[in-house]
Amino acid sequence: MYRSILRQSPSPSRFALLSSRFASTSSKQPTLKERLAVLIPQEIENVKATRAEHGKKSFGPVVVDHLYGGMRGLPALIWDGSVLDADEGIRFRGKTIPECQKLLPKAPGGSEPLPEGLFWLLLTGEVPTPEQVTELSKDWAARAAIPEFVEELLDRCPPTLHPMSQFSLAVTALNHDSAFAKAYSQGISKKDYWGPVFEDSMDLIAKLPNIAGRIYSNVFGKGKLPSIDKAKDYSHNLATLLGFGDNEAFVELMRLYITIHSDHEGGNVSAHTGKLVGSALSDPFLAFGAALNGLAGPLHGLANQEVLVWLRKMQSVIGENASDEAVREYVWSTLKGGQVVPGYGHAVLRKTDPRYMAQREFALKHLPEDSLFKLVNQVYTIVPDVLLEAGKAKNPWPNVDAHSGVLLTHYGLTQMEFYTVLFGVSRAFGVAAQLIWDRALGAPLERPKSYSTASIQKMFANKN
Ligand code: CMX
Repeated sequence: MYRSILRQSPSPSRFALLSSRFASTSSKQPTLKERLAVLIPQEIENVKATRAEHGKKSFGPVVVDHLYGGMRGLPALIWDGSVLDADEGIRFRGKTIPECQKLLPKAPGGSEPLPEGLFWLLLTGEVPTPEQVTELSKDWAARAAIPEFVEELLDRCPPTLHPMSQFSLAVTALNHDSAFAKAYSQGISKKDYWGPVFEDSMDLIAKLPNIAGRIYSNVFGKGKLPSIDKAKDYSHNLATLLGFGDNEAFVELMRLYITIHSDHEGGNVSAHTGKLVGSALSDPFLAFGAALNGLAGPLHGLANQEVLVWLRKMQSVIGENASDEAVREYVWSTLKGGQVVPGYGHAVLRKTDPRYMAQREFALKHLPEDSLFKLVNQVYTIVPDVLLEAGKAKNPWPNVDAHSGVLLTHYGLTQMEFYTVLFGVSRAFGVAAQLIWDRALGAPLERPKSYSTASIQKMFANKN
């Protein structure tokens, strides 16, 4: 009896095909899940071959400074969606931001890539067709509703609770309906983990606009939320929920914004936290909720809020249209006050962040005369020299967060405390893609070794 059931049971990849909620019907083009089901067995073999050939090779020594120095540059993780080069910046599956802007499908009449296509690229390494991207938009729109209790949870938050705390709270609560948590409790086999993790990840991404929109509306008193339009793309729906859906330039900004903020290899705080928590087989909602808490720190995602706060404070102190000298003095006063200049420096990058450049180009095209953009430009010509002169920061150049706030402000999204939520919506794309691959490839529990200072002293006593 058992044998006959086994014989009738579909293989894992066939199971994935059958269980896909959105299996292709009329269109012959594979859905994202169908494509993944084909790629996963190939990648399992690829990883096996890589480990067989290179598994014992060394990256070089680990020195004590790595342990005290925040593990800068320490090779420690596999992250397939993107790799960051210190000079060149990010490549998503080998493609630069300008290449993605050129190659990924766009909305009719639009010129920025649709983040749906970027997610497909992050997951598969392939550029999807416009039809595949449209199917993904529809799929996400169909999954977008959030449970009533999560709506109530958000409605009960005091408006004084930071939007990022509300965001993390809501995402964590989505774990209530996790397909993976349920399948795990019912004894799912390891080889099938990726299926429900894929479903959870799709649900997670799909539900973020409704969560973000509700937080924005509650905290900033924007009134009743419109519903998701199933005929529109993800960014359009997000913009609509924030009250900017009629502004095509803002919608285009959202498409660019989500694309460039989606992923930045695996070692940054949010991405690594998501991967780490996922490695305990916590479901994607729990893993991404944790990632959001890391993103909410001022040295990471909150820097986009901090930049605007800093610029506004500068304007209040030295006035608008201030001279270069006055700006320079203000930058020095920030440093002398023992604070960082937000939006500048990076743990890996050593040149201007291409994500900054992409936003700068957007500004040059859409808002060249904006006065805050002019200040951002002025700051760009001054801060690097000051940081170089101060002599501490290894990278004096601007990062992604130095530019995003001015674009949002231009279109009327002036509430700075909300900016990191938009970074969070975007970052889900990269974290979710890796969570799916980690479960597909059987990534183990993360458990690096830690040492105490006393144990290090003992270990190296009398050794040169
Ligand atoms: N302003 C002032 N000092 C800075 C600085 C900045 N923008 N960037 C680096 N430094 C200082 C560091 O605080 C550090 O000082 P201490 O030795 O006193 O601790 C010193 O220069 C060396 O730091 P580093 O090796 O160049 O940089 P880290 O890898 O340690 O830190 C980062 C990287 C991003 C945290 C840091 O550059 C910074 O604080 N920048 C401002 C905040 C910011 O923009 N964060 C967003 C980064 C992008 C993102 O994740 O979203």
